[in-house]
Amino acid sequence: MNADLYRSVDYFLVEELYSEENKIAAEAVRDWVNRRIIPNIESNYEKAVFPLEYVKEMGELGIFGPFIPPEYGGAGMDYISYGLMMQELERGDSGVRSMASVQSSLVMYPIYSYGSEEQKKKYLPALAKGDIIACFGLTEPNHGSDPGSMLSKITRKGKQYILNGAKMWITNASIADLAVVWAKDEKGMIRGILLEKGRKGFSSKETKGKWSLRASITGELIFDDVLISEDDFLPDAVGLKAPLTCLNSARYGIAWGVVGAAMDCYNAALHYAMERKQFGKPIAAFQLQQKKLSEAITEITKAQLMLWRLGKLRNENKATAAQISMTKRNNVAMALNICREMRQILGAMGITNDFPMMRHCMNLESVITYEGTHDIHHLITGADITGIQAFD
Ligand code: TGC
Ligand code: FAD
Repeated sequence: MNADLYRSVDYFLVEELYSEENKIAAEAVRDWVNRRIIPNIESNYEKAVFPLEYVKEMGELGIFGPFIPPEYGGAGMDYISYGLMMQELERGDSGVRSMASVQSSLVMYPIYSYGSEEQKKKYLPALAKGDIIACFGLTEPNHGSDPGSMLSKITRKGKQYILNGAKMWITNASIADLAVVWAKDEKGMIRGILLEKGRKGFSSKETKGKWSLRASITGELIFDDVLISEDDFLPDAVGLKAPLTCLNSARYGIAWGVVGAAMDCYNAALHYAMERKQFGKPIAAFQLQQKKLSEAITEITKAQLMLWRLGKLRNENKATAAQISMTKRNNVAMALNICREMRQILGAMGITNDFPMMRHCMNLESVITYEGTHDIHHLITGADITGIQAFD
């Protein structure tokens, strides 16, 4: 759909709550998405391509690690700016937002939080500029929802260590220059490791045949007797809590991002409904179609208000993991439902790539699975409100 037809959805004037900096950050990304993503996404999606030239452009816009302080190359922005940037990106495509989520929340965040000063200086400015691309390897072929049972292991060899294992479903895997990898040491303690591409025994393989997130690269990471040194460890990343804390940052960004996909579908359906005539009048005049549009804008508005509060809490360092989890779950399910309903408003036209609904729907099937499945997020809320863990 023509990017000029897009209007952001703001029924409750939430934009009035945003700071000037928030609005400038969102507008810059919106403009870039209109110019670079929207005109090319359907073709890139069909070809399953993520154009690498986007990475430097995204770096120039400050999309990577906007919450990282300027001394390490970040923009030093607040979490509402970060959320709005993710929302604008995901209006374009969830895969492009995924690339940015991983670089910012799953790589820059752990290096900033758990890395040595040397690691921060070496990697953060390069990641912020988009000079290098990175990935985050937690999930394994046999351990997805239960990362604590991972098998990747580090064994001591003199003054060095050997890493063996494999990671699966890793965003950016085969295009990454750097990987943040999680593995267990000989005491069974989870450790975070920084691995540059090209290390002997470290390889990756792209996963083909995805019907979802086609404009995002996904793959495996394979570690076959990879020699690592003490300097490769993130010194303060010890225990399962370390990677799970990174997930909070990424889940937060996703909670904002998916609202962009929902807005894009709502907007496209509203336009279509006003123009398409059946039985002598626009289909927007039929009560059943109005109900679908009314429900969509209501749910988007509720999500925006939830995000505003969550953003404020995150800025004050008071957002809990369970609050972020609830917002991720609610907003992804809401967005997926809206994409499906809005597609129906278009009838047969809704299944074509002249409109964004099918692509957003297919993408959101991944988003409802990664960063904790919808079910797992229900269990996180359940554990938080009852004090009883249902996982074990
Ligand atoms: P459990 O015993 O509950 O927790 C172990 C320790 O971690 C603490 N913790 C957290 N800390 C910070 N943030 C969180 N969200 C945390 N959740 C738990 C917890 O307090 C405990 O601390 P301590 O001090 O007692 O040691 O662990 P469990 O093994 O029972 O598992 C809990 C569970 C299921 C909630 C967790 O493992 C989980 O969230 N599973 C889902 C896995 C997941 O989300 N994987 C995501 C992989 S990355 C990805 O998908 C990237 S997609 C990127 C893209 O393309 O955008
Ligand atoms: P499983 O854990 O096998 O779950 C299968 C089903 O069982 C789900 O419905 C789940 O809800 C349910 N289930 C599991 N446990 C329970 C329980 N206790 N109670 C009730 N139901 C349960 N991972 C990374 O580390 N880095 C990445 O960059 C990354 N990118 C990804 C990109 C894409 C496109 C996708 C699809 C995934 C990505 N992932 C990544 C992996 C993702 O985080 C996992 O797919 C996700 O955590 C779920 O794990 P699983 O697929 O192994 O499903």
